[in-house]
Formats: sequence, structure tokens, C-alpha cells
Amino acid sequence: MVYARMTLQLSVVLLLASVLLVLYHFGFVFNNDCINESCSQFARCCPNLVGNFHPDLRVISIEEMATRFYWVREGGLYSSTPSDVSSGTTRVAILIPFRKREEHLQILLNNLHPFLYRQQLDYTVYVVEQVDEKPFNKGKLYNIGYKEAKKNNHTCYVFHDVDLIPENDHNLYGCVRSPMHLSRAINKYNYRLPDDKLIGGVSAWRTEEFERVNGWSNLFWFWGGEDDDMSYRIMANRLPIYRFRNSVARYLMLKHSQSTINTARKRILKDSHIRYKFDGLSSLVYIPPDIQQSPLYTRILVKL
Ligand code: UD2
Ligand code: MN
Repeated sequence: MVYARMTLQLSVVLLLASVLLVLYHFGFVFNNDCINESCSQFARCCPNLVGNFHPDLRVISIEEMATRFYWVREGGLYSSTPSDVSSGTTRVAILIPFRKREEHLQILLNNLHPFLYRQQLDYTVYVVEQVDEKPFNKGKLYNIGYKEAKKNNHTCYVFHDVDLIPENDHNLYGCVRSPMHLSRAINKYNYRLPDDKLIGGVSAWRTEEFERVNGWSNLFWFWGGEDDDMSYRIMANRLPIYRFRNSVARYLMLKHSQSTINTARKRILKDSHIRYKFDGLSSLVYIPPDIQQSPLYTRILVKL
């Protein structure tokens, strides 16, 4: 009798352990971390990956970078495979919201192009620049950038603050999961995630999930709130947030002064979980932007 009970208990433990092992393998435990399987897969395919590196924080001119980054074509694009949409290759759009942070942009480009090249991704860098004097509206810039970039048949969209410089090239920008919060560990927060719900900084989305949450809110002007609003959209749609582990999803944040804070943000955030249905990509109305091809990026010049 005792023996039978022990066998039963052992079987239950073994069963639980195997379920956990399977979940762990596919990265579904520990707060939806993508454990290392995707990184090591890419590490094999891309022998030039180096893992951790010290970002180069010098401000280099666009001309000099354009000479050095010989693989980048006009408009800030690179393709490792013949450009064939039907081939199933992930085509990544990097979207950078921007206004008057030239030095940050130069530092980011100087690190990002070699980083993406080492990952052997098909990518295009878009700088979505607000060129009017209205308050900054990052969510709306992202939505416009998304709609414009989508015309070039991208399959993966990386929303990227201009002042976050990656420090480890195993942090894949290829939408291996979606939505994926890439900037989990930032020096400013002692390389620890301050809050499980956080999606601000750098995130990667496939079209399907991004459209399911109706993109970003268009209603947050000045600083703050749009990233919290996105967290609520994700929750309302019961989507998990995936992240690589702390040692991989590392960033250095460049210093800047605090922008003018949106004092209405907490009030607007109260109905995010319902408002997302009609505030976002579906309600986006915008003046067709001027689009220019620079040597290292495609410039989307927006008047809100
Ligand atoms: C946090 C979030 C950020 C955003 C912001 C406001 C993290 C790591 N970052 O960043 O994602 O949600 O809070 O809610 O969680 N920008 C310009 N010019 C401007 C103002 C902003 O280019 O005058 C762009 C630029 O790409 C910048 C981004 O908007 O990186 C975010 O603005 P921020 O850097 O002033 O905000 P921050 O660092 O508090
Ligand atoms: Mn910042």
C-alpha cells in the first residue's frame, strides 16, 4: 500500500517536472522569458555575433558612418537575402520617434547598423520626425510610422526610443515572439525590470498582435502615459509580454533633460482597456508625410 502510494506520488512529481521542462524549453515560464533557445539558434546562424559589447558613445558624422557601413543602402536598408516578399524572410522595420535629439540619433545609428548587420536581418531604419511646434506625440508618430512602413511589406516592427543603445547582440530584433519587450534591463534602473507590465523603451511586434491592440493611442501629448496605455491594451487582449533574459536584453540610456509632463495622463489612462477599441490605428487621420531617403535611414517628416 505504502509502496503504491509512493509510486503514485513519484509519477505525479515526474509528470509535473516534464510539463515544466517542456514549458521552460519553449520559454513560457519565468514571466514569459524567451529563455535562450532563440538566441543560441541565431548565434549559430550568425557567427559574427559577439554577445555583450561596449556601445560606442562617440558622435560620428552621418557621412563617415555611411562610408563605414558599406552594407547599408540609401534609405537605411539592408537585405541579407534576395528581396522576395514570398520567401518568408522576416522583414524588420525599426521605427524611431524623433524631434531635436540629433546627437542621440547619431550615437544610436552608429551602434544599431552594425548590431542589425551582425544579426543578419533584413531591415530598414525609419526615423519618424515631428516637424511642427505642437507638443510631442510619440504614440501618433509610431502609428503613422507603422502605416507608412507597412507599405513596404514589413513583417516585424520594432518601436525604438532614440536614447536606448543596445549592449548585447543576442537581443534579437526579429519578432521571435510578439509582443516582445526588448529593453528589459536598462542601466538607469540598475539593469532590472521595474515593473512586469512595462512595454516602454524598445518593443517588437508582429502585425497581427499590433493590429489586434489597435496600435498606440493617439491621445497622449507631451511626455508620459502612452506606454502605460499600451500595457493596458495588451492586458485587455490577454496577450503575454515576452522578454529575453536580463543578461541579454540590456541597454544603456543616454542622458537628457525631462520633457514637459502630460498632467492629464492619469485621467486619460482610466478607460484605456475600453478606449483602445476606437483610439489608435483605426482612428488615425494624418497629413501625408514627406518621405526622404537619407544614407542611413528613411526620414518620415510628420506634421500632426
Ligand atoms: C520613458 C519610456 C519611453 C516613453 C516615455 C514617455 C522607457 C525606457 N522609456 O522614456 O518609452 O514611453 O517614458 O512615456 O520606459 N523624443 C524626442 N524628442 C523629444 C521627446 C521625445 O525625440 O523632444 C522621443 C525619443 O525617441 C525619446 C522618446 O521620444 O527616446 C521618449 O521620450 P523621453 O526620452 O523624453 O522619455 P523617457 O526617457 O522618460
Ligand atoms: Mn529617454
